[in-house]
Amino acid sequence: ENGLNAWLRYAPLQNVNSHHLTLPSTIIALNTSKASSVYTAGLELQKGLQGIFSQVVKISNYTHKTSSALIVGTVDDYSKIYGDGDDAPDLDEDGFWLNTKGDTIKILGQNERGALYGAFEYLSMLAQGDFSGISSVNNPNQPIRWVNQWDNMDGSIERGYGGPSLFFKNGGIVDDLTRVSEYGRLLASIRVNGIIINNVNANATLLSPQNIQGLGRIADVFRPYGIQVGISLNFASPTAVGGLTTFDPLDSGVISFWTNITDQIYKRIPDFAGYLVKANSEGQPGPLTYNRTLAEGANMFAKILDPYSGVVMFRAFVYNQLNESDWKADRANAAVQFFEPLDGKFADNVVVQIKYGPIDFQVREPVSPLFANLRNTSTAVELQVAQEYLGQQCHLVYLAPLWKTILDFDLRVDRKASKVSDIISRERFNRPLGGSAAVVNAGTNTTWLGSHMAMSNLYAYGRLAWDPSDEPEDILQDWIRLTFGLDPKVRDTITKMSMQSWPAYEQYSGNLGLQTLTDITGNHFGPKPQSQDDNGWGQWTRADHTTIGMDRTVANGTGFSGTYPPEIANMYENIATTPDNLLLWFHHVNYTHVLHSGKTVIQYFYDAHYSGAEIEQTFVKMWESLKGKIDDERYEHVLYRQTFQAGHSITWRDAINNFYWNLSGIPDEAKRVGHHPWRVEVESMVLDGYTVVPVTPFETASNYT
Ligand code: BDP
Repeated sequence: ENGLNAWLRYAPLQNVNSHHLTLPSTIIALNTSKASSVYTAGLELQKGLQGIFSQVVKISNYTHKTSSALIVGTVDDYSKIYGDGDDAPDLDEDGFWLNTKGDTIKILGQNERGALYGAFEYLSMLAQGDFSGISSVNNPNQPIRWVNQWDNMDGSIERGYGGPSLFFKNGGIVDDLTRVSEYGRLLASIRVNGIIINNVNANATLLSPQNIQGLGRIADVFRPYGIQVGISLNFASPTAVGGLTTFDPLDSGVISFWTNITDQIYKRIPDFAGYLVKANSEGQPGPLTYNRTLAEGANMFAKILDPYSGVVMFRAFVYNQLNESDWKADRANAAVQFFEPLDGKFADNVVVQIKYGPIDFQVREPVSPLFANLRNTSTAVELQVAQEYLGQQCHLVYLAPLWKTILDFDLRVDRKASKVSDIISRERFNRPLGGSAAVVNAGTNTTWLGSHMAMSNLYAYGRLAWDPSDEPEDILQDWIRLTFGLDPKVRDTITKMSMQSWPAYEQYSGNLGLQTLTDITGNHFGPKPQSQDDNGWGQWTRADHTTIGMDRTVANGTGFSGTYPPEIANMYENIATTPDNLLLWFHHVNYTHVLHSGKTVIQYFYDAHYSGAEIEQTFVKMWESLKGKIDDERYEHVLYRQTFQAGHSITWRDAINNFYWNLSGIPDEAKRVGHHPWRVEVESMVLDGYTVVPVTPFETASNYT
């Protein structure tokens, strides 16, 4: 149990009454060519039935229907072969129909990918001991359900916490793609249909003929899983590797450079997904260098990809509002400032990919207002499974509840219901494309993400992209049963830990909308509250001796609240209607300001940091109560991480509380801050192999060092 099979373990069912279940006698796969997802579905069904019931069921290409056969394929093939497909319901692209009611079990997809999804669904039910007879129609909420990997050509992964790259090594593509195939299997099981395999901070050397062949090998491995491969592009590739003197998107030489590259890629990979572009952001090159708009840059690729039905995912993560002394400057305004004027100017196969919040994957952010400002442009939400600012998989933070606050948020465009999930699904603005992308950064560690518990986030991502109306707790419990078995005590304990984990992390890191307070000039991991007002990234808290928070109002601040539709803008503009958990995101107040909850800001800070850290201590005990109910290998691995998190949450608590106590001079009413009777100081320990160095901020250190 090293984590490799994640939620696809197909563990033997114990103590489950399966006598009323008739297992299929044969698996009839309606397409048995190796690259076909229907054949993959057949193999997966065989593997699953063998694991769960210790029964070997043959895959047959003999299509004669025998009683209790399981038939998997597309609706079209089924109708052609059996002529009785009329009862099959209407399905959307990638959708499937799972019918376990009749004499034969039917798993029919609108396309081959859908058939594979249906097979995984059936196995997921069986693995959870659910043998009910169902006839269920499943259609995706959105067409684009992709993951992004920030893998570099040297094999490292930017913000990756699960080991080196699955794809790259020493500037090329790895020889052995076994793990890539296993990743494809995991992703297909959660109905992900596309992957960008390299870092958004892209290296142009990926475009060499040899690497394009390597990309082809990767695409061949993902194809049987219904996953299309795409890549991130470096906008300056024409000068970096093409020998040109310009990368101006309107230059004919540049256009033929990209046309030629694209032709080569499609020659090797006819079902190539398309390009992801980070342009004019954080030092990356882009069209603005040549006074071309971001839309002109995106449309150049769109036009070249169009004949191949490829898409351009163009990132909205562009900002330059970085003058810290200017109290009107606000990076949160950037996306709307850059992209709203371009609405309607993007080609139909361009999708603007928008991070969920206006800043950057923080513990709590309001929804990006850009979703409400682009009515004539296709959009996708960008989420982050990699917990870059949220404990980097060393902390348990179940993210589905956070994502849900975004997906369910009603932006009230034109005073009409405008949930983010309905915008990205294409429905609200009637767009041709839309969907989700999640930065996953899985690596070669057998746990994929570096932590068994973090895998609930990858699982939940796929589930929510397929159906945003799913409940985070239900998704979680499916994941627990599939990952750790059917013991109700295991289910209840992990559910409790996971559902408390995001609020707890928020409490002991940055609360009231102040963002994570992590070390944002360094590794984005531990506490470093003063880095929030001393950085070139525009992530500021505006904290001083008496006041704290960014004033983002129209009346006195940066005007950010005014970039929402009126009903939402009014809510955030007014301090009385701004929810406490986003107060300091929108308003600059005294530490003594009284919250809706009746506490002052500073006392809330102190209390929340204590209660968040206290919750973490209970996680260790909860996990320990599962000893013997989970295999030792995973039990010990998780225990180690939870023990670390319990300790680190105290470091967080004391660093943040001491920092704001020193800054404000306001004591903690409960007299805890500054008094730590049980804390063990480093200087009182006997340590080997350590060097004593001064630490900034000293609040995070023991006695300044
Ligand atoms: C930031 C990450 C950085 C990414 C950037 C992005 O720290 O590594 O390159 O986002 O999304 O959060 O482009």
